[in-house]
Amino acid sequence: MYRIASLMRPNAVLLVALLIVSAGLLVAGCTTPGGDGIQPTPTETMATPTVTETPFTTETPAATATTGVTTAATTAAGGDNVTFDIAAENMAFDTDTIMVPAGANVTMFFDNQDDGIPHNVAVYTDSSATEEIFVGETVTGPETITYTFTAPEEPGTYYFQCDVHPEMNGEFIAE
Ligand SMILES: [Cu+2]
Repeated sequence: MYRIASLMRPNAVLLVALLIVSAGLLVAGCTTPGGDGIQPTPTETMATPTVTETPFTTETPAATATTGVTTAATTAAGGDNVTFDIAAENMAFDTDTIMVPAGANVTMFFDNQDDGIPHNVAVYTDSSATEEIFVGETVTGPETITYTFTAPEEPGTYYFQCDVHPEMNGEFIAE
């Protein structure tokens, strides 16, 4: 009997030790997360979907009326973008009046049809051509070029010409 008991004893001690350890682990496991107050804050940052609204303004410039007298400025949906065509042929512009909304973003398609002759379109405050509003690059025909500039904010009658041939000129009206 003694021998058996002596054999049982270490097992019993071990079992008790295991129970204590496991109990301690259980206690620790229960108390640690909530007990000390440090709760793992759920870092679920709600990604707010930024809806980038890009209003698709379809700018449909109507066909520019090439009447030969007045270049019709076509106003787009925004109201401040205009495009128009102007041509130089036989040492003359095909229009003597350009009308645009005041302060408009102007896109001017210039078609120099004179073979071997340089022309440009330049806009000045008046016919003295001293105070420039926009001076387009000179191109030698046949050549086309696109000018972009901003019309004067102040409505009024201004002036445009070909700098190479100032006799080619007309009124630039911002209204
Ligand atoms: Cu010219």
